[in-house]
Amino acid sequence: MSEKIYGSLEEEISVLRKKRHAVILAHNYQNDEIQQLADFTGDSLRLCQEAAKTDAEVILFCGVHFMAETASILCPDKKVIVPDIDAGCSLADMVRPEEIRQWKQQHPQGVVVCYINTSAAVKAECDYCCTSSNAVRIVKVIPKNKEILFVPDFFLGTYAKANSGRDDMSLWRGYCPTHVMIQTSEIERLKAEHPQAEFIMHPECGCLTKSMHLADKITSTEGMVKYVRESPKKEFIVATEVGILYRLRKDNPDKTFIMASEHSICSYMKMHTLEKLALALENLQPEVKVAPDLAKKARVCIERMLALS
Ligand code: CIZ
Repeated sequence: MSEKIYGSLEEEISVLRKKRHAVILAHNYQNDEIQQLADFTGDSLRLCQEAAKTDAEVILFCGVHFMAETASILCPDKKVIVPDIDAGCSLADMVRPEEIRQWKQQHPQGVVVCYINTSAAVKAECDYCCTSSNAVRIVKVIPKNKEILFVPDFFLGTYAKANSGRDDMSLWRGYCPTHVMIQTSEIERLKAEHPQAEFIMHPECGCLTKSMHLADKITSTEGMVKYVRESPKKEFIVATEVGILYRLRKDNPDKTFIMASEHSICSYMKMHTLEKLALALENLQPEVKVAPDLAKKARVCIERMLALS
């Protein structure tokens, strides 16, 4: 029915966005049609920072649940809604707050660093937050006499450990199912076929230790966007979720991108559709709201990271 009134879903979303004073944020892994109409595209941290700067009253966050929670923590005065409340994150679900409390009891001197891919309840138990572009920097500032407990991504933790010179780091055994299936053998094959190409890699990749030496750059999605923009090279092999192609191609029409795996698709990220965006804006729900007490505790580790960035 709405399509009859508006002509298209894009038009409906555009009208509702104005009516609701909403800003639409799309993570770099979203479907192309969502990235196309978003006000901002980026990684989760950049999106929350952009949202905090706008005078929008409503944030429509097209990403996964922990990202919308981060927006609620950093933008407490705005209403945060999502197109599909079931868009979760397998990696974030691999650690629970009670497990962190138990781990801290076993390592009372430990400093807990959490990847941004964690729930607000987990962040509230942690000392520092990090993203995949600043994990090494964050780990390096922790005093040498303190043991580091890193959650939840084992591969990002391995990367931070290898590049910070910190041997006293204990790693949680979590992983991202979308990144864990990317294979070194495929990267080697693609590099042999495209000898001029640069290879850029996300540190969540399961083949990180075996492929690290092949990479020209290991970074977050936002780091990849920046690296490709600044590189004089014309061809890139990319190891992360396929949604990143939209941004890379849009920003660099003269460059070619080859995915290390065409099957690296996050089904949670792809749960959002234009129909669900329109419905969320119409009904101003489903809402993601982190309770003020929890948000206050969770904000501490995020603010420590921002102060170091
Ligand atoms: O922080 C993000 O957005 C994540 C989880 C990945 C990335 O590299 O953009």
